[in-house]
Amino acid sequence: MKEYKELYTAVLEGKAKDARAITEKALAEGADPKQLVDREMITAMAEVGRRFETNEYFVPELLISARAMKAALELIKPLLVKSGVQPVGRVAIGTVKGDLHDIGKNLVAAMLEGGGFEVVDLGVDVSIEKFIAAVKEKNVEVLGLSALLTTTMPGMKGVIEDLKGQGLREKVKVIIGGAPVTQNYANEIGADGYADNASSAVALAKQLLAA
Ligand code: B12
Repeated sequence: MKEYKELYTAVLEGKAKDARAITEKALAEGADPKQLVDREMITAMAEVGRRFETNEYFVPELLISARAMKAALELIKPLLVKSGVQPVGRVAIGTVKGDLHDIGKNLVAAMLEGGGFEVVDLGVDVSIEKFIAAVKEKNVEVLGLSALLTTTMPGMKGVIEDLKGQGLREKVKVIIGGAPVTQNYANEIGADGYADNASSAVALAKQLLAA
């Protein structure tokens, strides 16, 4: 499998036009879209995070790298999403209150759609009330919560507690994820599952619905 290091570099340096053009060319050459995401783009964003931690990058660099990744993902998303298949289940997904990170959440949503789920995307900065309303009104079987900040993770616990408080906990499977989230945290707050990447999130949702 050919490598596309120039895609890694374009995302790392926040060059949206280049990232898009390289992705377009790679796809035309028959590159595997999932591999472009996993091997080039996600590793580039991890390096962006590392540079931010070591004060080589600041918020503007995070933003332009995120924009470059999004520009390339726009081309890939339709390839991850199959159409015309009978939905295997209904999922609502969102990033918790106070948190604006949505690249990972969008990737999980796209892969879930690709895996045959009907997906209700609640967006970012989603309040507990909005998550609960989705369970009540949209008849979802799986609720996906994403958090990228240690300060916003407690919002996940809040959603689960409110589901319990309103007698809705048995109605829905709660799955959680995001860079700081762990299986231990999922156990601690009583989530039904945790996955550390989009492919495992799809497998997890299917496994929970089959159980
Ligand atoms: C890009 C980025 C931003 C962008 C976000 C743009 C966007 N539209 O998303 C911007 C510039 C807005 C941003 C802002 C901030 N950020 Co920021 N950001 C990042 C960065 C570099 C990459 C995140 C990313 O997109 N990764 C790529 C995706 C594909 O990975 P992912 O999100 O982890 O998702 C995967 C899995 O986690 C999983 N997953 C994700 N969600 C879900 C959900 C479910 C249900 C499941 C099952 C799985 C799952 O599957 C995904 C696909 O594989 C990270 C560094 C890092 N290493 O994570 C910092 C990082 C998350 N940010 C950080 C910080 C501090 C901030 C700011 C506070 C900075 C500031 N001073 O203003 C603000 C907060 C803004 C806010 N209120 O949310 C810190 C958090 C530290 C902490 N411990 O809390 C990090 C870790 C950087 C660092 N190393 O310090 N950021």
